[in-house]
Amino acid sequence: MTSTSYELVLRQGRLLRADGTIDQVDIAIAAGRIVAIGPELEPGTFELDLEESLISPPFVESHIHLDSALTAGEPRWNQSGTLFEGIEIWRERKQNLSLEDIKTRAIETLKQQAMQGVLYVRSHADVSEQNLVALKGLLEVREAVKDWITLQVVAFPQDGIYGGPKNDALMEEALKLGADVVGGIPHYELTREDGVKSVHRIFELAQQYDRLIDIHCDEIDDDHARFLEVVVACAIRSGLGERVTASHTTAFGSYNNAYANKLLGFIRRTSINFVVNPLINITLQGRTDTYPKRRGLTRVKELWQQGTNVSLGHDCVQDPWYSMGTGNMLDVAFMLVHVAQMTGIAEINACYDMITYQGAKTLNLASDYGIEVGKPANLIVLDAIDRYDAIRRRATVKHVISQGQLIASTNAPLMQWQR
Ligand code: 17E
Ligand code: FE2
Repeated sequence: MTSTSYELVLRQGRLLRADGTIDQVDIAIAAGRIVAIGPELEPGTFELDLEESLISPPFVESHIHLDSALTAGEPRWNQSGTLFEGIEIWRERKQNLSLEDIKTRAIETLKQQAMQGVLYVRSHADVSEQNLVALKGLLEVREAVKDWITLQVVAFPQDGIYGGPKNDALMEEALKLGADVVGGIPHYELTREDGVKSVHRIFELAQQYDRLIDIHCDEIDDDHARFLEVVVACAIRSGLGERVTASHTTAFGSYNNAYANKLLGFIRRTSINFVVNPLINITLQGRTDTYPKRRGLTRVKELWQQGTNVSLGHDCVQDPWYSMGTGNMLDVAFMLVHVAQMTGIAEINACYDMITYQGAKTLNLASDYGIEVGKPANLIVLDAIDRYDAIRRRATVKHVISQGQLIASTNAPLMQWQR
């Protein structure tokens, strides 16, 4: 290979490999792909000195609602802080959605995320709204951003598949229009029976339209919310396994141990993914408790210990459910370390994997993800020593390379000691 065939050579980075080891390397990129990784590569047309910074695969945002992002306070603020007041506020806000409104806020949020190293995103789009504006808007966004970020869109029936007479048909229409993933919300269906029926319907639609599944499941402190067992049973029987995701599952943190241990065993019989949103669920849940107050989190440590795939999301960035958020996945991992007590060094490293490799697994990205010769040149460069350091300091992402192009760069802030 002649030297000029490398378009871009990254010099002297420290490459974080999938097994957690780190090697100092150069990386060469051409035609949007990684073409060589080695100690001292030939010159390229462009060169970037990484100064021994950490090279990581991009962050994966496993769960966000881009349709509601950046609407906090519209038309009013969530005073109770509950999921249910959030749903009511959103119901008001969604009466006057336009494609332009959705697209502007979604693209702004995705840019914020991409500048902080996120290059893969799964967004829910509320499809329990007459004109499917949120869904159509996000499908247009998926196309508009595809040169720099990969977006998956979930058809999410916020008001329940059976909560209104048209919602089932709207779900199916959303799949015909091209939603990537079938969503659901069984704990918010009018009855337990409707909740069970909705899970069966979701699996039926996923098989009929050949789509992935991602269900908002048991996002409540009610220890009787037990739709996860229905999802697990459907996953075992259908064999859909890794194509299925249970999001939130916060009630799992309230189940008695006898039931929870049985359920963990059933989960081991399939390979479904769990998505955890610790920033928002630590604020939404426990609102009906006095003291002690529950943490509103699923059994992250036990799931991780038994090898079940767990990945992380923001859920919200400045919307009726959560007014904070900057789109930085290291904030999400940092919160999880605390709330799930993932404080051992292997546990902290696992939290980093939950925003990288394990997110890729949830999104079923598999063969395209990771830093290896032949794969798309999607990678980020962090001002960090290793995974632990990246989470502890919520390290600056210095460079973002998407499909071989440098799409964002910054310097890490440098404070000078003056005495
Ligand atoms: N809708 C829902 O049902 N649950 C959530 N956490 C959000 C929207 C953000
Ligand atoms: Fe959500």
